[in-house]
Amino acid sequence: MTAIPILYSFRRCPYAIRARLALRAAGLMPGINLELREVSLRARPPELLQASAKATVPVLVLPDGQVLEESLAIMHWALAQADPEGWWVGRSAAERAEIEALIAENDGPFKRCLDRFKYPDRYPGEPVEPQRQAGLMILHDWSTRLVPGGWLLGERPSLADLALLPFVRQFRLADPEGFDAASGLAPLQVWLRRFLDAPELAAVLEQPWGPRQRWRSPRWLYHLALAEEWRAARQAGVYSRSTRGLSLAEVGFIHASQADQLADTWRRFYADAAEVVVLHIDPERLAAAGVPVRLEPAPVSLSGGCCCA
Ligand SMILES: N[C@@H](CCC(=O)N[C@@H](CS)C(=O)NCC(=O)O)C(=O)O
Repeated sequence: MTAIPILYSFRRCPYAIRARLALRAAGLMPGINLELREVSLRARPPELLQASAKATVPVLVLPDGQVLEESLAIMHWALAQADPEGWWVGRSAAERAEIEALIAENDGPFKRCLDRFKYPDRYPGEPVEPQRQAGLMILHDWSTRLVPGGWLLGERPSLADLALLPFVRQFRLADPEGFDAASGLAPLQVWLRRFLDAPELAAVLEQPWGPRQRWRSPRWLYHLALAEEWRAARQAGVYSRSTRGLSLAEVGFIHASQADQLADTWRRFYADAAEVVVLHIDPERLAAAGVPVRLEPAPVSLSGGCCCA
């Protein structure tokens, strides 16, 4: 099989959205000429950490081993493959400078306001309203640029529009009514609405670009647990189930599945459960803790292909 680029992504992340928009525009397609790995930011797979120590998403690993760990680098790589709408290719030096300045303003001051406005709990002691106002001032500025062409650089979309829109979408999501009712922002509201209704955005938020299911690392083991039992275990500080309906004490080990066995395990043993959580187990940490792992073929009546005592 020919090697294809691997994209580590997170469906809702604005940086990952803009990367996916550019990759899609360039003709890449998950499952065809791109492998898309949807990750959890709380449990980043070892493959991502190995490729990029900072492990933010998106990250694109190219077949020659080159790693692009910034969304903008991924957009530029994609547009160098193909840029059918001229978002970057063919732009003059002056236009490129404008695009870069807009993106710098977005990724710097605007993102700073957005974070504090959208996630005030993460910034205790920083009042929200001044951040919202500062964000709105930047948006007003961008709004004036949208007249009369409808795009930041005039009459057709550029890299700047696609790089900024996912963040403006987030700003709106923090307070949709407030955003839609804000005065003096009409051109920007129209610009955003057109993006929100566009098939391009819908495409990268849905399969195959925006899978809701995580990619499962072949380097991890997985254990399915009834959510209520897992919650109780977290409270108690100890988990003592082996598999559904059986305790560790009864069985002597904890059943686990490898990535490619998980779906089958779920179908056979947990499909009728109200709420199930997938726990991932790092075999390297088990080894470090002296916990043995035994891989064995899955017997017909049991849930997994491996177990840890
Ligand atoms: N400068 C990076 C920023 C990417 C970024 O911050 N992504 C967020 C998700 S939206 C992330 O991975 N956060 C996890 C972390 O910072 O640990 C880029 O443009 O790709």
